[in-house]
Amino acid sequence: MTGSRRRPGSMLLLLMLAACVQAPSFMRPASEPAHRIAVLGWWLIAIATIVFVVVMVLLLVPLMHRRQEIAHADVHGGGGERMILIGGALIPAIILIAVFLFSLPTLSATITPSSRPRYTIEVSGHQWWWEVTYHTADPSFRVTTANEIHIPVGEDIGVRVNSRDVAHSFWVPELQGKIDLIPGQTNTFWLRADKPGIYRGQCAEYCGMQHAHMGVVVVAQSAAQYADWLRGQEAPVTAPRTTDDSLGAQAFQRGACSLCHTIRGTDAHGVLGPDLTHVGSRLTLAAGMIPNTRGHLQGWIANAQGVKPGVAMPTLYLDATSLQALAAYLESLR
Ligand code: HEC
Ligand SMILES: [Cu+2]
Repeated sequence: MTGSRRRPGSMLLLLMLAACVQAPSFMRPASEPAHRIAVLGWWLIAIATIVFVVVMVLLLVPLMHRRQEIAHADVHGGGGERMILIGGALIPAIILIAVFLFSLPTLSATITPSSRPRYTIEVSGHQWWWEVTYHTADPSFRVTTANEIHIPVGEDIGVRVNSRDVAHSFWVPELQGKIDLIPGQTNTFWLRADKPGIYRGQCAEYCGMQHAHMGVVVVAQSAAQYADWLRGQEAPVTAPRTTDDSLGAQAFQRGACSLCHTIRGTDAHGVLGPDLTHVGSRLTLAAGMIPNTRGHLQGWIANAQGVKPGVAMPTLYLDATSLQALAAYLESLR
């Protein structure tokens, strides 16, 4: 039974994830900066609606009442040119400048946190996944994970972002605005969640074939749960407990897997793909694309190219025993 190996806590997280499957939206803000962005968003929608209605009325009313006159109107006479200048250039310019000035306070309020963040995490963009690094009390030791960011609720968290390949954009609409991940440059911003929950995010800058499958989840939990999680991630892997697990561990080291993936505490030090030290504890695989279950994990290892075409992980031809053992081993890495 694979189910019995899952701790009830992670089952609950999976259920919460299922409940959150509805698309993330800026209209359901769960933090102070997201709330400001939502208010601004509604204002912009209202202004755009008014402009649209006014333009439509100005278009339709004369069309209905003065069909004849319009057909013969001379735009150069009767102030037509002035109308075009005022209605087509001046008024739009005034509205656009006003909207720009109106959104500046939101920009400055969302760009800097209200308090100096105690924690700062690092997020690097890869085609097509997110590398997430946590600093620990020991400055020489960092915890690296992928596609899942845990934060304590009600606290401003500093985030430093960069990219290892092309430009990406990190966007979790319910928590914050977008931030660009640019190769060779570090941008900083911050995250905050005022309600516990699982918030979905998405790469918001076209970055290649699987851009749409570059998702991320932010898990906002109580300070105690967060500390627990981080302690779990800091721990090195435990030695394989079952024969299946040790077969899997051998297959991982022997095969190409260890060239691209790191499992801290083993000889696998690859950095091309996500760190798999605690991959069994994650909610999803392949950047939010598939749930982290035994079946999906096997499907991914057997044919990553079939699941996410173009991905940097090759389809390696494995016999059924190695495949099952690999999946069992990776699932045991919690
Ligand atoms: C050439 C490099 C490469 C090799 C070899 C490779 N992988 Fe990967 N792997 C990747 C990359 C890159 C990703 C991230 C793909 C994505 O999500 O876009 C990945 C993702 C994964 C994931 C999902 C991790 C997560 O958190 O989403 C698992 C599990 C995995 N690989 C297992 C394996 C196993 C097992 C092997 C050996 C049979 C293997 N990989 C071989 C590059 C590689
Ligand atoms: Cu991207």
